[in-house]
Amino acid sequence: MSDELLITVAGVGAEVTRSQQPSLPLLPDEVGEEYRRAYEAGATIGHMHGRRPDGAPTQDKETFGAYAAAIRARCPIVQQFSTGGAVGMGVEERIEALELGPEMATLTLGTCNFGDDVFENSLPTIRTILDRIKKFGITPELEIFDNGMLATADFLFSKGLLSPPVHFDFVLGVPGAAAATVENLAHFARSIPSGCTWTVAGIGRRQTAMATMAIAMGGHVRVGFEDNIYYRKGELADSNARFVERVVRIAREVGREPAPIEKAREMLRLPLTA
Ligand code: KMH
Ligand code: ZN
Repeated sequence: MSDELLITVAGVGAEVTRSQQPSLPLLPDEVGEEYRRAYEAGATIGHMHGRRPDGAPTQDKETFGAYAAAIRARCPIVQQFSTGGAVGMGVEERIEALELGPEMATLTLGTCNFGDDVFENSLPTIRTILDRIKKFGITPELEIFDNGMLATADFLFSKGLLSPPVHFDFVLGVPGAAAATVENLAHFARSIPSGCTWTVAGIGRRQTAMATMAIAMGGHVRVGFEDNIYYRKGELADSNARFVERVVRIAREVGREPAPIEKAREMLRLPLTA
C-alpha cells in the first residue's frame, strides 16, 4: 500500500444540473478554475465530462478540447476523459474526444440500471471503447458499478485484452447498481488482482463515509458534483474543492498525505513529465 492518496475530482458530470447545484461549472474557464482549485486542495486526477453552455451533456471534441486547454493552462492535474458520457448516448458519441489524447479515460465494464435509465456497456461497446483507448495510447481507469463488472475485468485479463496492474474505480451507490456499503467495498477491493490500485466514488450522502473507508483501507478517493452535491445534509457544497479539502483533512488524521502530482503519475503508471 502506498501511503500517498490519489484524489480524483469529478467536478462536472453529465446528469447534475445547475438548478440542483448553482456552483456547477459549465464554461471552459469555469471548469478550468474549478479544477485548479481542486488541484491546489490536493486532487491529482480530473475526471471530465462535457457540457454545452446551456448545461446539456456533450462528449464532443470541441468542448473537451476547450476544457482540456483551460485546465492545462492553470494546473497539471491528470486529465481523465469520461467515455461513459450521459445515459442514452451512442458509443461513437461517447468516445469522439479520445482522439485529443488525454492521459486517462474511463472504461465501464458492464451494463447497469442508473435510476430510471440504463447505462449501456455491452461487451461489443466495451471492446469498441477499449480499442479506441489503445489506439490513442491512453491509460484506462476501469469503472466498476456492480459485481458482474468484476467478472468482465477477469475476462479481459484472461484474454490478454488488458493486463494488470491497472487502476480501478468502484462507483458505489448508483440507484440500481451496487450499494455504498462496507461489505461491497471490501468485496470489490479484494476481488482485483494484486498490484492494482483502486479508488472509490461514493454516490450521494455516502460519499464521505465511503471516502473515509477507502482511506483506512489503503485505497483512493473520488469526490465532486458528479457524485454528490451536498457538503452535508441540507447544505449544498459551494465548490468541488470543498470536498477535496475535507478528504485531505480525514486522510491526514490517519497518516496519509495527498500524492504530489509526479508521485500520482508514478502510482497510476503514467509517463513522468520532463
Ligand atoms: N454519466 C454516467 C451515466 C464515466 O464517466 O465513465 C456514466 C459515467 C461513467 O459517468
Ligand atoms: Zn463520469
